[in-house]
Amino acid sequence: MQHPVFVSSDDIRSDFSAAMSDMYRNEVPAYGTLMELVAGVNAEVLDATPALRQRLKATDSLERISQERHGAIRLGTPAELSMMRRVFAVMGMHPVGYYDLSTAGVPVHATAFRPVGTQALNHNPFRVFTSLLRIDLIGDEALRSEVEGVLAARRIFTDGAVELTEKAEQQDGLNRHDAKRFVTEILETFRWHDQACVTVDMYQRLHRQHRLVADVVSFKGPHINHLTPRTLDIDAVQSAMPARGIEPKAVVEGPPTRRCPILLRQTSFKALDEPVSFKSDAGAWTTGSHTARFGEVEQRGVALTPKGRALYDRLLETTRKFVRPAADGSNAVSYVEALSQTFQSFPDTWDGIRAAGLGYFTYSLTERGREADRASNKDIDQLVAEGFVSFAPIVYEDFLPVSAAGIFQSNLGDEAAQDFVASPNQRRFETALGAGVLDEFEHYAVMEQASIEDCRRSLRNLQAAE
Ligand code: OOG
Ligand code: NI
Repeated sequence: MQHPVFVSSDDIRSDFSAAMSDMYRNEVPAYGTLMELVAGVNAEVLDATPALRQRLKATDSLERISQERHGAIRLGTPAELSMMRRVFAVMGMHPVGYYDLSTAGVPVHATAFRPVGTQALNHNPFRVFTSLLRIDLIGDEALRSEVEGVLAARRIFTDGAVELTEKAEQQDGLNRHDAKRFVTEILETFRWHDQACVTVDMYQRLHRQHRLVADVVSFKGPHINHLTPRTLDIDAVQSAMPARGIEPKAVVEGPPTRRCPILLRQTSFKALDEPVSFKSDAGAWTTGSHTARFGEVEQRGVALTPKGRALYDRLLETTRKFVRPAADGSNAVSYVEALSQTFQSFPDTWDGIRAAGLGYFTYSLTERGREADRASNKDIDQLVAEGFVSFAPIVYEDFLPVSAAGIFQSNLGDEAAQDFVASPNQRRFETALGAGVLDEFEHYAVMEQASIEDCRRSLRNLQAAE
């Protein structure tokens, strides 16, 4: 058991997520505007659909939505990534999934640090999409070794951050005072620095190699790149953005608009031009600008089984064979049409998705189930069919590689796309991380199974009590 005076990792995560949100709101005011817009849309959706409110309440997931967000950072070295893993572990966030972005012309691979388990997720589902620069994909050998030199010299964590992370590991927790300090110290790693740590000349060379390389290598730390609130209606947010002075990308990434949302839909606005200064070799500062940070919104739907995911991937690929969304938005309308046309073959009722084995659900006893006298040895489908048990979709907590690529590309600028040879290398990523990444499907299956076992246990207890 954890020491009684220690703060739970769930609370540290909540505090950190809130602190990060405050900091980003100051740094990027458009993020604050987006938060207000999302809060308004979510309130309207909940008022207009009492059944949704009811379901979110019943699964204990109503509260989390207004606090819910993900962030994204880009790291430079294996040492930074493995230390980041230890830092996130103090907040109950663990690496789930492997994303290879080389296929999309972005020289990184990534994982998502996030809480696992229903209780931790409902407490606060804060997640961070964390990319590691693929230095091996920088073709210019001389530049590559310069990059290695610059990255090796920087320290992205404060001494206090390192010390408190070690303390948390040794004691298996932090007391209130230390937890507070921990949040403050870790926040420093994610802060924006408007002074580059390279010269203009080097910045430009990095930039020519790839805009993302310049973003990772030129600064003292991995400034938070975006923070993404969760909406219950992304189409409403997308169409309301321009009136708030925020121009969204042309198409929403992910599945089309549906009655029963699946996986993840995301939209973003273009990165801001921010002033930075560069130090010359002679020591004088010159001003310039850097474009990397942006805003994003997302809507989350049901987590899909491997079978459901395979169907999703196939339908998306089919659509993109017909119409590939152009970066300038010129064919957005035909893309959206083709997408919804193709996805007609993906069932769009919760019953249909469940019956076809496409999604993950949690189960709970109905009123009838709570009064049942001979139900315990029926299988779960029978229990559902006879009205003893009801089911609710499990939220997808992860990311989608094709969508992530679209998000990267829209904020890096269209000219940034480059042809790298696709070279996923999960083993190398895990070596850098210093741990394996968890398998997302396994994790959802465990949540589903646990809820089925809970139902059975309650039914047996009810019957034994008779
Ligand atoms: C990460 C892009 C991916 C998402 O939500 O899929 C992403 C980045 O720009 O660093 O954030
Ligand atoms: Ni994102």
